[in-house]
Order: sequence, then structure tokens, then C-alpha cells
Amino acid sequence: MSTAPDPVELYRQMVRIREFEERVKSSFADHPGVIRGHTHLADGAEASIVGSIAAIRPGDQVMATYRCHGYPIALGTDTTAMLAEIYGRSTGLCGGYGGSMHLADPERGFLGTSGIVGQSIPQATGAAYAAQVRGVGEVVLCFFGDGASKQGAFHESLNIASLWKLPIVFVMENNSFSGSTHRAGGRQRRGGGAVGHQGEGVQHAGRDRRRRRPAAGPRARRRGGRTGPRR
Ligand SMILES: Cc1ncc(C[n+]2csc(CCOP(=O)(O)OP(=O)(O)O)c2C)c(N)n1
Ligand SMILES: [Mg+2]
Repeated sequence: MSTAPDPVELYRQMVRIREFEERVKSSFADHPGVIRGHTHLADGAEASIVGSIAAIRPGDQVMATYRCHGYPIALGTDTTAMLAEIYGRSTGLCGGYGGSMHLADPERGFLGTSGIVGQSIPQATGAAYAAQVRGVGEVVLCFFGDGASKQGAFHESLNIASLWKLPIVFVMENNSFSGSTHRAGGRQRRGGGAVGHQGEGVQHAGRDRRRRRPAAGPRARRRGGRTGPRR
């Protein structure tokens, strides 16, 4: 999370995420019934995850979706504790209560995830409000899917983030699918709808971490904790 991250290290993180998820996939397949719950993988989103998180600073916070293994790995969470969590062990990251879709590591700024589509959006907006009240310049990075952006909570959150100039960056990971439905609401508008709320929307090729990074960091300007969209 330095200002000029080593591209080799970023690539290493991407490979680490993919290898961890391959292991998760084989664990679910090899031990049916042993692991409770379900899992969602994020193949192809590694550059988006690593490139975006490379732009934040220690103290910043991240909320994400149920495709949630990559974010804590990029933040430095112990992968042994993550795997123990997926197996429901008491030594797991969340004491074995959460499983694959409910990871959290607040010490590293990873506030949590859930299986509820779009959950990250209003919760991250609340975290950004808390960051603004603290006033020490923290920024919240909020990941969500293109399907989640069709929910009312998305527009409510962007509206309040814009009105209150909250220190938050919304990162839509657009894989063109909402469940099994291709482009559920038609093509995404450029900027994912941010422009309609007086926000600044930028669009990047999500598989290229060099293009992801500029999208996240400088956009959330830190002026005494009051940032907000560029007018
Ligand atoms: C509130 C809610 N509604 C519906 C579902 C069922 N559901 C699970 S995944 C999914 C599609 C989500 O699409 P998107 O936000 O684009 O995320 P992706 O899976 O493509 O990463 C839906 C509708 C859910 N989990 N939560
Ligand atoms: Mg999607």
C-alpha cells in the first residue's frame, strides 16, 4: 500500500489470491459435507482487487461482496486463519462462525462481507460517515457487483455520499452477470451511475491492475476527513 507499489509484488498478490481460491474450490469438492455453507470465487477479478487496494493507505477500510477471499489477502490477512474459517474451525478468522462468505478482519481494515447482494453499499457508506466524523482522513473502499447496482440502496447511498461529501470510493466489479442473467439491466452507463449523483465516475479494464490503481486512490481526496465527489 505504498505510493509506488512494486508491480512484481502486485502480481504476486494476484497469484496468491488465485491459488488460495483454487485451494478453496478443491476443498469444497474434496470434502463434501465437511465444509458448511457455500462459496463464491472471484476468478478474473484479481487485478481489480489488488490494484484498488494498492491505492489505499493504512487506516483506510474496505467492504466487499460474498466473493470475498481476495480482499483480505491483499490487505495482509493470515490465509491459514482464512482457510480455518472456511472449514468452520474455532481457530478461524471469525472463530469459525462465518465461513467462506462472511470474512472480516477489522484490524486490517476489512470490515466484512455477507451473502446479501448489495449489503456492502449502505454499510460502507455508514463506515465512511463514521470516518468523516473521526476526521483523520480515512477513506472507505466499497466493492460491489453490477447486479447489486440495480438496487435502490445503491442510489440512496450514492446520493447521501454525494450530499455529505463522504470519503468513499465505490468500486463496481462489472462481470456483466447478475447471477445467471447476462446484463440484467442492459449495459452499464459509463461511471456506473455515479455521474447522476454528482459523483465522478471512471471506468477501467478490470483485468489490468495498472489501470485499476489510478481509479481508486486519488479520487478520494482527504481534506480533514471531508472528501467527496468532484463537482
Ligand atoms: C438481497 C439478495 N437478493 C438476491 C440474492 C440472490 N443472488 C445471489 S448472487 C446474485 C447476483 C448478484 O450479481 P452481482 O451483484 O453482479 O454480483 P456477481 O455475482 O456478478 O459478482 C443474486 C441476485 C441475494 N443473495 N441477496
Ligand atoms: Mg455481476
